[in-house]
Amino acid sequence: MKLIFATKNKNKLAEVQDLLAGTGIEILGIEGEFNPEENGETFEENALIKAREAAKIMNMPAIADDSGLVVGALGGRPGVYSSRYEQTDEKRISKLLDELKNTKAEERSARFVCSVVIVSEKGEILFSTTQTCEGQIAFSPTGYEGFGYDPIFYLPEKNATMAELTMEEKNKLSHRSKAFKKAMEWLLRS
Ligand code: ITT
Repeated sequence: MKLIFATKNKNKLAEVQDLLAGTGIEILGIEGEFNPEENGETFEENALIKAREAAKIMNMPAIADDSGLVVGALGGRPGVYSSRYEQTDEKRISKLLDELKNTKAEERSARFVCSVVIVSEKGEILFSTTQTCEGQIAFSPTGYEGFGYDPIFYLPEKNATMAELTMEEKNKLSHRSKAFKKAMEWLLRS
């Protein structure tokens, strides 16, 4: 079973390939020009835009995720704008910490959200799910694993940030792993 994974984010591809290893489901990275306009209002809409664009280019069924960080004290921002919030991971993290500099520990709750959509080669929606991972925004970055906002996403039950977890540990609890596991169950059933 082969699917195109509609992403330019190599970290996402690595996480998902690790997650699906041994299942018989093969996720291929997208080749060549891939610049979908992510102008949806929800994670699900953006995942669908990416999946449809990839299916069209490659003429194959495609899977896409759209994900981001939803911060309670910021009314849900950066949300669907998580990757456009700033230019680099470093700048995104320092801007977010700056926005929260007067926010107390008990008001720093946040969640990672991930929508996964699978489309046929014609772009019809076959499967869709949205999953979350709850945590808090730390006061400073810690850890070097993962990507994006992982160094400031603190998981109380692990007493660690997401960037202090190995990929295997992250894949047991992350928003993306939960969503891809649901997709995998669906793929294996159909
Ligand atoms: P594609 O659109 O090509 O898949 P992207 O990185 O732009 O790659 P998104 O549009 O889904 O992906 O944006 C998600 C952003 O949210 C991402 O760039 C990170 O900044 C953040 N993010 C998502 N999942 C994350 C995770 O597991 N850990 C840390 N940050 C994450």
